[in-house]
Amino acid sequence: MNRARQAFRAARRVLVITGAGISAESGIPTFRGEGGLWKGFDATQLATPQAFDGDPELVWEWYRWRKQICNEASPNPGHRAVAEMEHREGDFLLLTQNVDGLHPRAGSKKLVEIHGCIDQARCTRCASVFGVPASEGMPRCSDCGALARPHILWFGESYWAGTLDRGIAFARQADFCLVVGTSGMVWAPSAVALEAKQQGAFLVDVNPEQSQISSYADAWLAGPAGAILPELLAEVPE
Ligand code: BV8
Ligand code: ZN
Repeated sequence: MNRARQAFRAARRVLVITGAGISAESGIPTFRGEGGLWKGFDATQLATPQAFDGDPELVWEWYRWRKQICNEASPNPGHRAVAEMEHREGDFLLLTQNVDGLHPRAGSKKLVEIHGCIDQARCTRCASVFGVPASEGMPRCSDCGALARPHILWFGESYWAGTLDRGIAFARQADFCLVVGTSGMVWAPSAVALEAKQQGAFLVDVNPEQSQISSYADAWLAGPAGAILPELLAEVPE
């Protein structure tokens, strides 16, 4: 922890990458945890264009159910610590894989939600993006009336311009990269962390379990984000 804390305090350009684990303490079960988050469905089966084309009603029902869980959850000390890092650091970027909206609610501003946001819908025809309406059923586009889909990046879809590429560009200049609560199951966000490491950044992995990142990290802080991150930020008496 001390080596990580010193490296963080010396850092000038900090990249933070988060996954579902940082929201676990907010009561949002992770993709891999037993939590039954997906009503028994396998996320990689439902979070796909094929699933939506096949049964848009089921996919909307699933996302509305998750949206309710996310909207009722609150940011935890881990989210707040990441927002605090942004205030302290000159150059800072948060790349989150999470669609739960808890980072912006905790105060993070310099963030890219690379997989989208559960509160937004996108028109399947004119691609306009708008808030998911409270009314039940499948939302239609407020501009052209066509069916809307969740504004979420699904498995098998390519990253939107200005998301992953923005993270990779920042990773090339970062001197500290903090990865929190990700198994590394989806390869692209992990590739950004490894890019930072290859370019000389000090890489820290915060996860109660070993992840695919831990073995590359300069420090693996084994524990829950809600406890570890505030400790990483704590002032160390000289
Ligand atoms: C892409 C939104 C190429 C959905 C998500 C082309 C065609 C077809 C497939 C592919 C393809 N190219 C690549 C693929 C493969 C695919 C992929 O990676 N599949 C996996 C299953 C192998 N990738 C894609 O399709 C991606 N597209 O790569 O296109 C490309 C690249 C560049 C430029 C152009 C094109 C798109 C993937 C996006 C999928 N959408 N989310 C929704 O939410 O409904 S991914 C989703 O799953 C999450 O967002 C997240 O990314 C991932 C889950 O991973 P984690 O967040 O890590 O969560 P997980 O549960 O796995 O782990 C939690 C961790 O937390 C654990 O380690 C646990 O120990 C830890 N933890 C628990 N408690 C705590 C904790 N940590 C800290 N504190 C705690 N308290
Ligand atoms: Zn439209």
